[in-house]
Amino acid sequence: MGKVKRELGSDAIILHTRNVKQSGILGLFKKNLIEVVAALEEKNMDSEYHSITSNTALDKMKSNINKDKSNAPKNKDYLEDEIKKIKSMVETVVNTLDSKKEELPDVFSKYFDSLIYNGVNRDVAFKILDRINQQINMANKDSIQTQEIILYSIRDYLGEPSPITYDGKQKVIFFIGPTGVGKTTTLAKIAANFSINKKHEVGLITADTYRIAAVEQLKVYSEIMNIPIKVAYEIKDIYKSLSNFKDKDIILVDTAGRSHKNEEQMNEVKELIESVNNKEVHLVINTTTDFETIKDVLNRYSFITDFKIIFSKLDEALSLGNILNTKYFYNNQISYLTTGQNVPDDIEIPNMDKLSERLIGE
Ligand SMILES: Nc1nc2c(ncn2[C@@H]2O[C@H](COP(=O)(O)OP(=O)(O)O)[C@@H](O)[C@H]2O)c(=O)[nH]1
Ligand SMILES: [Mg+2]
Repeated sequence: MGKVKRELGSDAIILHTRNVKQSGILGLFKKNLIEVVAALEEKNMDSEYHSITSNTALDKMKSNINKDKSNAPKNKDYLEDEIKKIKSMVETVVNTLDSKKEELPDVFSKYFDSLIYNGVNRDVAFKILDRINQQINMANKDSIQTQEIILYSIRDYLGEPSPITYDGKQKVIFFIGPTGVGKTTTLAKIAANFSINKKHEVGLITADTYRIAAVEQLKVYSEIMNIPIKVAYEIKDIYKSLSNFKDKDIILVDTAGRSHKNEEQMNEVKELIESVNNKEVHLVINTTTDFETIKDVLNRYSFITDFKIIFSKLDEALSLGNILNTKYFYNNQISYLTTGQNVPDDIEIPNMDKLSERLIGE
């Protein structure tokens, strides 16, 4: 700590330490070294780092947490969020009061309830069932046929899964999305899958250089999986990395995922993506997020003409309705679902039949 403070001043924080073994002659002069990664808080950085003022890393964390709890910033973003919450509450109340369900045939009633129970937006549930009712005479259908017809319809709205494929031509894959949704972890899972299981040549680039810890996180995975990694601090580093990776099959690019509300960062992501050809963009969305926030995220990324969606943290989600809600309103293809923190196992290509069944399950 003393050495860190001498070099970086008293505001420095330690991000990471590890023991490094140094080899000596016959192990006689072996010395144990400690590698310390420290950083200095930049003024006017994101609020995530703002409350770091006290002396020890632990105190800093504590003050961060307390600050979050006690005096949340009453700024524009905060008010916007509050308004959104109120709006969503009002919508829920209005939806509960209206009698849409009664407009549907009786045989649909239990499916309507199941869809709502599974987190499907009332409007979406009604429209899907109403659509079926308009198309098909339900009067002479038994319960098995009814269920089948509803499953066909939901299955159709979910569409075909669209995982990353390698067709002999180099592809650059960007992972975008808000902070903490699982971009880096998901990228590592996919990298392992392509490199270890499918024996493709994979290269990693991280453009998330706002936090030293973020770069370190991907470096650790790259070391374990023995996949090369480049760090891109600015656009020209991307060109350098791409030329370095000219023989790779798949190049996975991690992007900075701080607030999607920060326009400057959104522009950086835009510039980065637009500077590359042969690309695919995958937006990672935390499935546990409320649908109003998901809509907000999707609207803010709408400058990207074509992106696929990875739904993360299904293991933590109480319901899967948001997947159908998102598909219904935005129609982006779904590429993967992630189901836990384990790299590389906790990732799946969505099975739309199973998903449909779960959406009408009780
Ligand atoms: N439960 C659960 N946690 C996950 C999943 N994917 C990622 N995480 C965790 O979410 C946290 C943030 O992940 P990270 O990849 O760093 O998010 P990023 O900021 O978007 O890059 C980490 O603790 C991950 O282990 C998932 O599918 N399920
Ligand atoms: Mg990350």
